[in-house]
Amino acid sequence: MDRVQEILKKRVSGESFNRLMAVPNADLHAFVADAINLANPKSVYVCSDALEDRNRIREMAVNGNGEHPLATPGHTYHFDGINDQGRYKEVTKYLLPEGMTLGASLNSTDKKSGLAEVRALLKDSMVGREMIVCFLCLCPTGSEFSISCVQITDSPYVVHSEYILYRPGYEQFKKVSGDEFFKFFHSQGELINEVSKNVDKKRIYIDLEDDTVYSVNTQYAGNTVGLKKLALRLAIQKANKEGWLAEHMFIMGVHGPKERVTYFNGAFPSACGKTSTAMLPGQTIIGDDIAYLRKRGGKMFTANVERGIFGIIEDVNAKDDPSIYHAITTPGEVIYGNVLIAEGKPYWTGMGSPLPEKGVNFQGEWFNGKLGSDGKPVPPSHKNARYTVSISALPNRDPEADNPDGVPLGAIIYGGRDSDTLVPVEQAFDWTEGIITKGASLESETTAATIGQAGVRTFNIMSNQDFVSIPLGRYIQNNLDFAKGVKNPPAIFSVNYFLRDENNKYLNGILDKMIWLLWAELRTNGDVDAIKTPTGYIPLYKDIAPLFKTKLDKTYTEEQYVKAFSIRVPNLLAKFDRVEQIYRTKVDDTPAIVYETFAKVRKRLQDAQARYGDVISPDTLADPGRFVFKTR
Ligand code: SPV
Ligand code: MN
Repeated sequence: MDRVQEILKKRVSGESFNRLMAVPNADLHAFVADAINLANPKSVYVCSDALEDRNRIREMAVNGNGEHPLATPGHTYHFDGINDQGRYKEVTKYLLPEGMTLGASLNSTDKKSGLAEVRALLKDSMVGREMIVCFLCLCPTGSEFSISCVQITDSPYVVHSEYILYRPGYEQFKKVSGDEFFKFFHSQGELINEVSKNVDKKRIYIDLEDDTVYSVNTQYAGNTVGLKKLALRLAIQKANKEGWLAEHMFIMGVHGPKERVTYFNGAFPSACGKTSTAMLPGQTIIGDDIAYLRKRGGKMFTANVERGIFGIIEDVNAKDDPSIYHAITTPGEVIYGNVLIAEGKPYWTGMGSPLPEKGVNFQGEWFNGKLGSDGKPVPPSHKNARYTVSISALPNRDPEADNPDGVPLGAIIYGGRDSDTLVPVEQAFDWTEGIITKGASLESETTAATIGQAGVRTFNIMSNQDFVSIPLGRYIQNNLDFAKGVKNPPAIFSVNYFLRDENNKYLNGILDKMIWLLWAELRTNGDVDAIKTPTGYIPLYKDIAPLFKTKLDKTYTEEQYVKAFSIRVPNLLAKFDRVEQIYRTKVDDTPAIVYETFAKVRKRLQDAQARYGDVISPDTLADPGRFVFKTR
């Protein structure tokens, strides 16, 4: 008997052993045996796809293993440690084998020493605890999009979350056991009051060569739920090899006239309105976070990697997010993370009803007026507090949500937090300009979803910066090339929900994003004309004012329109300067077309500036006969 089989036989018993052996995959067996040998758990439990397993894991979690029950049936809550409330970029690194480079903008470390470091931290990390081995699938099973995954963890909360967020994959694993698969090895490390004690020693190390991610001394789902952002990094590598795209994007059906549905992908950095866009009233959702894109028969298709949502809860209320609010406040499976708990009920900032005077949150006892060590009031819930819920609990789930073929992709939108530069919505002239001037030029003011100072303007390529695992130039080229052989590539738009006036007041309301989307849907289908600006096409007032009236019952004045849709030339020029500077200094392999396109756009902006001044009203550009262009 070889060493692997020997370990498994000795340390895995009964049904768990049989389940492992029913997957005739030597790689899998070796991975599990190595993890057992290293982490040294008390016992090993191997999950199948059966409901009993799911219930067992949930029971385990709720019994003091990371979750606690709430009054509403099916609802539980989870707290992460005080210093474990978001993705932690500094300690998330790619392990680079000799000869591999990713460029200056991606965080990496030498594979040999990185592996030694993380393995030392994982050593004996599960002593006295049960190791769970669980099989799941990215995207629907049995499809060209599917990727099989195995998660090893000592956290029932992680597996419980995965059961809500992903499709079960054990049966598929048995069938396709020769295929490549992704491996995730996580341990919470030493615990104190159910939270990871040594968070200063948290590490998330990604072995691209071996499709394996190691994560230790952390519990926050973005660092531990393997199939989420850890898998996205592996998927980008795989997609690069195989000619498809793995993106940080939602998928939604935008509902146009006469029951027409056009499917959109939307890329936004964390906490910039991605989920709330996918949840807009009257529209349907397929997924809110990660999408794979593939080509078939000269068309692009997109599929949801997930089947649940791990969404930001702040400001989710009955008025602004009725679908989510309903799903997370009615009986059913919901995990609340890092909210305030009082008398068995969850509370959070912006929930639309009064908060209790006291309760418990991830920092311990909380009371109204509590001050932190910095002298500032401690908020009841963390800014990155979240809910985990199945998409099937949503009334606005799109009927195609689990279609193994994905859905045909009509358009892509790129959005970020931008107080003073981009107009609310603008269509790029074509795929190439869209990828370069919208996606690859995306910037956003930082938020609480990752650790660090909030409010700083940051470059974030396609909103995927945190997850790209190939040199950035190559990643752009893959995006550009993806349109090859596609007859009518999707339209590409930028959106900006965060434009402010000179008094720092938002120019638009929360639901106005619906109008930008509905206009984009009309544009994608050639229903409306547009005004040509130096950077793309923007709406005519006459096309959006009626949408405001009929959809939101709002009067959108021409004055508001002119203010929001004026082209702010100096700000745009400064933006392209900033972005170009990043490519020139940090991205060695930037394709030449990126610089050529920046030069073209800059020239158009300068010509317009010479002719019309710094801030150009859309009416100036719409001067009849000159700038109104017919649809594509
Ligand atoms: C994000 O931050 O983009 C998320 C949540 O979707 S996390 O799981 O932390 O990545
Ligand atoms: Mn995300």
